[in-house]
Amino acid sequence: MIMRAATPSREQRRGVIDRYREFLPVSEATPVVSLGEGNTPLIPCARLSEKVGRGCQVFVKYEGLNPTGSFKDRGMTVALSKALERGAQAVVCASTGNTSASAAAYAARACIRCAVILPAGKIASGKLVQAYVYGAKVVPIEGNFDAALRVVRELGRRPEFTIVNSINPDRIAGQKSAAFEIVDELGDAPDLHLLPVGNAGNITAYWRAYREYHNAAIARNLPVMLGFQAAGSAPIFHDKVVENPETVASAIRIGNPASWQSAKEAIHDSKGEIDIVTDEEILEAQQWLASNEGIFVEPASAASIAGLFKCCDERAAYPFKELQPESRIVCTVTGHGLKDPEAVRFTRGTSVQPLEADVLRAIGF
Ligand code: AN7
Repeated sequence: MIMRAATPSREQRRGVIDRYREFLPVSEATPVVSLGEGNTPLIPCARLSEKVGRGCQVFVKYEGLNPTGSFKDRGMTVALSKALERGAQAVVCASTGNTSASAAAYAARACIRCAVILPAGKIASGKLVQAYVYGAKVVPIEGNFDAALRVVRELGRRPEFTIVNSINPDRIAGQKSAAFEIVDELGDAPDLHLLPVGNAGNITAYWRAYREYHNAAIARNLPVMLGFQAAGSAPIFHDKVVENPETVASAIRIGNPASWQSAKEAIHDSKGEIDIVTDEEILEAQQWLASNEGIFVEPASAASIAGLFKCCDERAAYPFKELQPESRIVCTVTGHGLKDPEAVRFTRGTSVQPLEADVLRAIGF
């Protein structure tokens, strides 16, 4: 006789709200708008671990495997579910690309209208395609992300618009689920957690989640949080608004982060650091992770890997020479590499005749 469990396990349940309901601002009355987000792989990385040495284990949390290809879906399932519960007619967001892709998809699913305000000419092609295909009203503006967010804050004062940027607390609440998953899988919080930082919502959410699990005695450990900004867009690192942020990592091209203060608290309270990585280091880390570990991420996501490499070096804000042997380290990689194919440098091979000898010569092994 085949026995079936009465309730599915946390892993079997689909979607962040289904799996972490008790930690989220939802009730039985909340209609769940989900695409089966979350439950992304925590990949043990032997070659990254080797780079760090001293028996440390490095894991990569591959957030590019969410339904729209980034971690934003974790917050968006909660934001759109709550918007629907409150009877919202339309959602609006500013974005460097991924928030707009995710908002557009979840709004489509909730049958709510969606407008996305984007810095013209600065959105990676894959993300822009997503916003259009999911049916959002796309409004490019002549200005950067910070200007777009200012306009969105103004629009949000009108009753017809619900803001789904991370200034909406439902977004941060949903994004906590990534840290819950890591603890559930490792049996405790890691010793160190590395993240790219843009608007600083994600580092805020992770730290909140680790604290919550610690307070609930689900985790004994609290990790040190290390955040990495692109060198040309590093307001938190410099403790100063950047008027004209620049970086190849367009997702984190942000000069005045919305969650600045809470990110500083996360770094301070966890005894962590904020540091910078250059565009060159970011692109090298992106290529390295793809060709050594088989994980293809967009440039902004590679900032956490570039940060890991920098920490192996003495010039880092948090040099790993202080690290305990056998530490467990998690790097979050936030978005899929296919979002931004133009960022990858490669040379196309020239075509040859379909003959074994010619093809062998072209392979060149
Ligand atoms: C791939 O989509 O801000 O520090 O408007 O897309 O929580 O802002 C994206 C941010 C890192 C930074 N990696 O996260 C947007 C947006 C990727 C991102 C970040 C973003 P936060």
